[in-house]
Amino acid sequence: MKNSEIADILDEIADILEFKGDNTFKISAYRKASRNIREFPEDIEQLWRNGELSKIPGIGKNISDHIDEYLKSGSISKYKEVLENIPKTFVELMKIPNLGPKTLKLLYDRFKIQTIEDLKNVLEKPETLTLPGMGRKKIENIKQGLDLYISKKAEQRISLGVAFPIVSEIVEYMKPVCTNISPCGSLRRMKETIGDIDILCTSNNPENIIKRFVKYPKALRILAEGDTKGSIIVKEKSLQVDLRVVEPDSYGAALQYFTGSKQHNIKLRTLAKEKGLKISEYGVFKGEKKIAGKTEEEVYRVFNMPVIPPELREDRGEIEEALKGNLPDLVEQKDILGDFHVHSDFSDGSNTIEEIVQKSISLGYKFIGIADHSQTSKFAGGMDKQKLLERNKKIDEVVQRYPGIKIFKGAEVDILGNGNLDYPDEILAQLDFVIGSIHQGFHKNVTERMIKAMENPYLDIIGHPTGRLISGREGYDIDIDRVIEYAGRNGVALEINAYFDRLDLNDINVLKARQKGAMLVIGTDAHNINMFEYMKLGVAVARRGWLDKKRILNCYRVFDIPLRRKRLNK
Ligand code: DGT
Ligand code: CA
Ligand code: CA
Ligand code: ZN
Repeated sequence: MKNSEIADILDEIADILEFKGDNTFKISAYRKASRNIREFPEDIEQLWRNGELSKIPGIGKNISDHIDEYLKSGSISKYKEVLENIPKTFVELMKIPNLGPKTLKLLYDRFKIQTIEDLKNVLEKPETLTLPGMGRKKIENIKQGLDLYISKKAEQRISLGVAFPIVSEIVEYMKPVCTNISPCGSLRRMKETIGDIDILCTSNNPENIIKRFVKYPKALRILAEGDTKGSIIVKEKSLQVDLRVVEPDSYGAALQYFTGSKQHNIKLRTLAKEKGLKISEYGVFKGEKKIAGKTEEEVYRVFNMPVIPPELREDRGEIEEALKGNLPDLVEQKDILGDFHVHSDFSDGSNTIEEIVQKSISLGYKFIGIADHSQTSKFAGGMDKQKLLERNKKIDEVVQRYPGIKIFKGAEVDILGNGNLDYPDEILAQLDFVIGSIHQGFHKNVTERMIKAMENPYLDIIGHPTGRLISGREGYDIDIDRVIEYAGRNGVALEINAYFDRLDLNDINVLKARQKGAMLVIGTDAHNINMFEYMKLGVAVARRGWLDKKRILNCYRVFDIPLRRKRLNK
């Protein structure tokens, strides 16, 4: 899929136009189009082939011509044109905070700087101080921006699963001095990765709040300490945390505003304008009069909408659906009746089947699916046939002691280089369910292998379908759209792997799967029983993918679970 490829180029064009001082209207058109393309849940190439580019909002004639050119020729002449006389590395320099286009041009004209290294050196030169408008303070500022950029780049965005406990701890620390407190921003929207953390609170004693906040024991640095706003960097992951204190009377409006997303808020603001109202972080106003703001309910009610679940607030149609009273009935943690992806000590898990069953019961689960690795995954203690049969016997034995829960005998079976599954059919037939996963050959015919694997009727689920790791790995060379389409047509469930570094499928792909009629299944991929709690991350991804419980295998009672083999047997 070329959506992000094209989005990146449009973004760069916008950056360069900005540097050149071009028309701001034009610049913002490029940025808008870039974002919409990046986030659009359908393959841009497909849309283009069908002449449906206009389905993506914000794509006018001009940009649609660029896309056309790119998909035909692999490049955009406008991009080459704006890049003329500009070193390629400038695109990066332009992203450095506190370094405006004018200053950059000044430094470039004088020193011909091209790289971040050059910029660093130039900032140390006494000569730089003599340039027009370049005081000591200004240079200090740019240096700070440069540090920030370098450290940001190094750490990138972190997984929701990593941010979550860090935020919970801060919220616990602040709670004693706050009346209300809530995370907002991307964390409240449960986005799969988090840039920085935003927290909002109210208090009877506002002056104490920021004072306490900047004394947080794990604060590494204080970036800002005002009356109503503080900002720190915490030791863990050098994450930035912003805290704001607001009047109780504005709490709902502020929560709404700082939860975002920005695009969602922009759309809401447009609606407000149409009604002759003004909406801000302080409230909704009719002229001077505040008509809502204390709670989010109040704010959304002004627009005749229920509170839109934060996970949906991405301007992906949620406002339109809310206005029609059509928001999906999103799955909740309490709907989850079991897990389908748990490894026991028969492969590389660290707990016994009995311990896994006890943990599942303590969570109120009605079933648990044990999915140990298959023989080829030797690095992961994959079971040969003998071991698999032994494990099945063990499950039969444990079942006797725990009649209240169903234990499904499963396996996470490797999809081999030729697309075959890693056990013969007569073994697969003895299992209650089979997850097929790619664990090697990430760049070798992955799409074809997956489709071949799905042709085997014993395959119920595709595990971590794209193979990406949030902390780094790009994922397989795969046409995920084809896989989703095939799964949807053939009753194969696609996994939302809930392990914090995977979250695979992600929200965008879940949206596609939903569109294509595929079933989904959330698997924690737990290798020890503490990892069961990742289920909440999987639920978050499902919610961001607009899923209700009917689309998720985990939400059915034991005898009703629409596993593929069950349906094929009917
Ligand atoms: P992140 O931090 O990159 O993971 O993403 P967010 O969504 O947390 O973004 P952040 O931290 O820059 O801002 C937090 C929220 O504040 C954002 O979701 C919406 C709101 N916000 C920030 N800037 C603007 C703005 O320019 N206009 C509007 N309407 N809202 C904004
Ligand atoms: Ca944020
Ligand atoms: Ca922020
Ligand atoms: Zn796996």
